[in-house]
Amino acid sequence: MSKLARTLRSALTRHAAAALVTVGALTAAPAFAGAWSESGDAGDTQATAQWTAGNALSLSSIGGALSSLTDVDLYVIRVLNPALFSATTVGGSIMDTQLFLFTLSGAPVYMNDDADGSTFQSSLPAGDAFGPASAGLYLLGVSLSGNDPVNAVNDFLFAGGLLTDVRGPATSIQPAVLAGFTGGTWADEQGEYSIQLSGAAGAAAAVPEPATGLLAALAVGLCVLPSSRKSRRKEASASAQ
Ligand SMILES: [Ca+2]
Ligand SMILES: [Ca+2]
Ligand SMILES: [Ca+2]
Repeated sequence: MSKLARTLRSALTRHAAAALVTVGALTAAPAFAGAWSESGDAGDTQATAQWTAGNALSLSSIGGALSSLTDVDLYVIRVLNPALFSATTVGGSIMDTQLFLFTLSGAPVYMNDDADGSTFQSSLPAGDAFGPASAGLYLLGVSLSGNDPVNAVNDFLFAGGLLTDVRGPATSIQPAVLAGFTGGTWADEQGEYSIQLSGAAGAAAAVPEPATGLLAALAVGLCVLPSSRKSRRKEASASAQ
């Protein structure tokens, strides 16, 4: 993560807290639309998945990196609107990605390897028959193509199919819950990804009532602006030295 990104996140965290004091009892959590950046390395198990935070109204994207051939990143997200939920790395990476959605406990929901025959990047489309049926917390995962999720006895969690298929859960496996990844891939690459999202929000922030959410967003905005300017001045000053 860049120094500027760290500085801005630190400022956002500090001033989101200040905004809460300002808003007082009207709201319980910071609330602003935005992006989540992988902090360190997101884990590859239910217990070590990274909770996206601070985006109670909308989470528009998740940025991170697959820093080894076997790196898998799982994020806890909140599906706000199951009919509108989508996730894609198309246009957000040059790697041969796969995307997975699991329930919070690790049961498979749906996955995709290649969005279509013209790309190696992946899409979990909105309105798909395999898509999430209800709002709530889910695990969103990204790995290199071929590094597939399995259960405790190494059964594939998702049904087989074409690389371009949107695939639902495998049938007749027990237990149908994530225990690890195969660790194999034919994609000899590492690098950054950006997952664009719709119908989703940060997981760790409480979803506010619309009126209190607006108040919190306004308070955060009013507090963050001066700090952002200060951060930019610091950056400019540092780079001038
Ligand atoms: Ca990672
Ligand atoms: Ca990881
Ligand atoms: Ca792919």
